[in-house]
Amino acid sequence: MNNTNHQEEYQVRPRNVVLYGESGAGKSSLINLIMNGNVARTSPDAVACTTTHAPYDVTIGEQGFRLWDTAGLNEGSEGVVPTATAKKNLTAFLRGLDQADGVHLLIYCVRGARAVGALLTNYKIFSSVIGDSKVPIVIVVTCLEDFRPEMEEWWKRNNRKLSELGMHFSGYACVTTLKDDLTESPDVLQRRAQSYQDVCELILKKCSQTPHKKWGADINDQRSFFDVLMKKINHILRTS
Ligand SMILES: Nc1nc2c(ncn2[C@@H]2O[C@H](COP(=O)(O)OP(=O)(O)OP(=O)(O)O)[C@@H](O)[C@H]2O)c(=O)[nH]1
Ligand SMILES: [Mg+2]
Repeated sequence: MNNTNHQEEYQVRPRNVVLYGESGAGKSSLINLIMNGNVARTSPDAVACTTTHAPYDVTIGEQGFRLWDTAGLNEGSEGVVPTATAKKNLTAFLRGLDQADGVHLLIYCVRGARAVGALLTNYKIFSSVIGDSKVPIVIVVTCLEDFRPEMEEWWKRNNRKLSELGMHFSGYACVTTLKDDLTESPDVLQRRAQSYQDVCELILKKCSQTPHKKWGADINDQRSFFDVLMKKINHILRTS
């Protein structure tokens, strides 16, 4: 296949957008917001709702994206998806993407009410590896329907602290995904509509045009992303 064909193939194939974050952060709800429907199952339960990764194809601004819902990493040994299993599933999944189309964008999904310091563990697990590559990471903050004076204020109040803690993002969106059947408040409905716009714009603006497959490209021995990820996860587990 020549270069022109390669480029055409990339243009028609949806770009991979991987959502990650702790259980209950609102990953599946965010996918439902973007898909404008109830395609991904969500749950208010403390135990994990999404137990494995799943793809959702969507067109935004005439461009194709494949949103990947993933299982939360922090279920503990008692949950539906024990931590070790979730990690195994996740690494197998990333390894699969690594060998196929690669990853174009990572979305770190967090709840607005969560203390900023508590966001570090999951961030580290992913970004200590991904940070070596050029795949963009953005943050989407959920559950901000009551945040005053406006949702955006979350970022203004917290971005410095995130940065001080070593969490760096290429972009952000402050949202609510609260379903319209759960609220009649015009303000919340307006915030939800704004959230849809902001998240779509974020994906369009920040999603890489080309896939990132060579994770840690500046690592001399060119170890695979999978090997590096496993090493980092083990290190984080040992030191936390
Ligand atoms: N009020 C409010 N609730 C939300 C919002 N986003 C998610 N939720 C609720 O939070 C709960 C968890 O949301 P999910 O989308 O299932 O979270 P998840 O990250 O997919 O969780 P796992 O699949 O367990 O990893 C559900 O009850 C959602 O309805 C939001 O923006 N506002
Ligand atoms: Mg889910």
